[in-house]
Amino acid sequence: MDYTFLPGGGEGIMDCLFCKIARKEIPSALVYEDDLMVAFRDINPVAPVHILIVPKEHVESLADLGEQHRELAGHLLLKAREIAEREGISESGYRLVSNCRKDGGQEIYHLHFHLIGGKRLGKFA
Ligand code: DGP
Repeated sequence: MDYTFLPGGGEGIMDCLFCKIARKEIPSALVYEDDLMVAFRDINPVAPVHILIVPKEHVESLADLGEQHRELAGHLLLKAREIAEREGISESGYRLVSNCRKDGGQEIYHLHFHLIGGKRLGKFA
């Protein structure tokens, strides 16, 4: 199959880093997996808990979510809440953030939410 038609400089599901992590072609510290998503620890944590919530489907960013992703989007949010509870940061609180495209500071063009907590976080830039 020719993936070169895909947006993002021709990068598609075959060479996307987070697709490779989801397919276990690249190792990660996995904390949760089901049919729709994986969650693994960020390689460059900014807080004691820093987990990436990642759909298995290659959606590039929040801006690329469509009506067909309604169930997936709800699933990711509810699982983020569950994982936060399991990580013990639910009571004290946490942040769930998705960097979207260039101005949002997105580096990996595969939709993901950062679940960050375990310390008192500063305000936004
Ligand atoms: P963003 O800037 O929102 O696209 O976040 C990308 C995050 O992905 C960043 O916090 C670092 C993390 N990351 C990059 N490469 C890897 C990797 O190979 N493994 C893991 N676990 N995280 C990675």
